[in-house]
Amino acid sequence: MIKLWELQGKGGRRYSLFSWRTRMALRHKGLAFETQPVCMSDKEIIAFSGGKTVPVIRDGEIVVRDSWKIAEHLEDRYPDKPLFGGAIGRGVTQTFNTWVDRTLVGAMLAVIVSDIHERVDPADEQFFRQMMEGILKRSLEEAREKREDALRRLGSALEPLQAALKRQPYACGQNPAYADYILFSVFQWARVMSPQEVLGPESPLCSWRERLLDLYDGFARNVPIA
Ligand SMILES: N[C@@H](CCC(=O)N[C@@H](CS)C(=O)NCC(=O)O)C(=O)O
Repeated sequence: MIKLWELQGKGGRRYSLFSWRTRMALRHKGLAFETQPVCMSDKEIIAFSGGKTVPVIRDGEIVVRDSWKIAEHLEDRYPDKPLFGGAIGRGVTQTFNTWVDRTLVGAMLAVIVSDIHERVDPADEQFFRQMMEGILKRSLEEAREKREDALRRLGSALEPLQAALKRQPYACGQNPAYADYILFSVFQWARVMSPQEVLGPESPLCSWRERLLDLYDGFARNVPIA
């Protein structure tokens, strides 16, 4: 069985956004997997992967780190139920992956960072604070004060996706695939770690998120959340 290493916060919350991409991809492919929770500050436990971040998977003898490389591995090794839809789809999906990572992840982080900090494993609190204050160039307390501004910036960044999801039910068209899981991971991260609602109830993205939460017998819905 495939094994997935991912972060665990308080109350069993699985909050690694990149690991959510892998979780959804595994369910999409219908592959059974078990998970190994890790702390962000404990790099020893994932040293075998040659890196310092999760997700990591072990699939038989093969170890893969980095959510994008894992998606490619799964697509190449288990071609049924495609995640990308051919070479062009793979290329476009990688472009989307980069755009989400460079635009939306930071925009969401600015909104929810102080909520995440309250819910990480106590062993990670100091590590998390130091890392995030370095990235955001402000304290977690300042980030909390400025979150209304951050929420407005996030809303602007999401605008093109709202327009696209008025035209089709999924980022990938009529059915969900990996680009949907890339986008969904950002909202699932917020859902698991922050009590704030980041989407208006009438928005196309909100209905889309509900559809993603329903997939695979409510796989992503039925988890510990904030
Ligand atoms: N590009 C990587 C990013 C992975 C990543 O940043 N993972 C976070 C958790 S969501 C992590 O392990 N951070 C720990 C650290 O950077 O020390 C991927 O897609 O897998």
